[in-house]
Amino acid sequence: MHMPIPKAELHVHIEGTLEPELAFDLARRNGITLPYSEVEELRAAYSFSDLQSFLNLYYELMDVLRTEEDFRDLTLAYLARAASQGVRHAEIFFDPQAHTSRGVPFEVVLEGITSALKTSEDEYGVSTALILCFLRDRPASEAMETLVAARPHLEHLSAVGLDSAEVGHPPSKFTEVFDAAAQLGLRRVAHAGEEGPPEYIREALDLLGAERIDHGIRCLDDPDLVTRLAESRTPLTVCPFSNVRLRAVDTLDVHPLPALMEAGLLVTINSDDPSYFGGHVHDNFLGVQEHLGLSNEDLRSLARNSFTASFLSEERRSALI
Ligand code: ES4
Ligand code: ZN
Repeated sequence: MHMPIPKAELHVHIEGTLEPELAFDLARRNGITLPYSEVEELRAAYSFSDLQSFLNLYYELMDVLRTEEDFRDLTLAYLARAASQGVRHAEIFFDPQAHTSRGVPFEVVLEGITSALKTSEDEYGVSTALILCFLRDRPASEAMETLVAARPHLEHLSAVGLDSAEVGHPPSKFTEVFDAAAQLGLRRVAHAGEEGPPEYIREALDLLGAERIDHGIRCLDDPDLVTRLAESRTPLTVCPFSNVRLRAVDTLDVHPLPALMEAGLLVTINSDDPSYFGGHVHDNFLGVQEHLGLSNEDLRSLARNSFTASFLSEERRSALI
């Protein structure tokens, strides 16, 4: 690959960067037997019919993540790969409840991830921010307990987010915990309009105070909402490979990215769960270029948007753009 264009990645789940090879290594290290005999058999399971069918495997495979070292190794592997994809800044999601619910303490998860992140600028030239996501298919009370667990560690956290199974779990369920997060000085983002309706995007904006919408592609079903998002310059973190693999979109050739760009939206391109969806962020750039006929200027504009839409300080943003 020639030099990938410098970019920020704003929508990547650290648990979704777990490659099958590392999963088997960690399983061995932790004395766990995976229900797959080898890497190829596991890769063959990466065929999804919707978001839930993916989440089932995503949560199952996470069981190999047990120790601080596991989370550090996972994060270091992502950072090395991100650097090779032209990523200069990464805002990384993590799902504490997916770990605390199976007995891994919050601090083990956070310390493991942050011990890798603190080396990132020097080792990889990638600045980072960490976004704590609440699992929307679990009770709001559990999200609040997670925020309480995070309170002694706010210096490591930039924002809260909302992910996991969308339909049936509207943003309105999490109004109280997002208010509490704002009180603590955290910024707010939310997955909305991935499989769910435009109304969920409106709720994320109006009830959660979301500054960015993760996915958001279904805003196109609601022209007034598109106008609102464009006028407010609210970023959408779009994940093309993810949308195709989870069948929110039929094929890359008919992905709505061009329509989103033509509507004047502040669109960014991201990988979501790169080890599950067939590529990292630059692979997504190349994929949309090839399948949607985007020009080099379009790609430069998408890369510029990624810095504009980030939580970077003005100082580093202007150094990077
Ligand atoms: C996710 Cl693609 C996607 N959507 C919602 N929640 C998620 N967690 C990890 N990947
Ligand atoms: Zn996501």
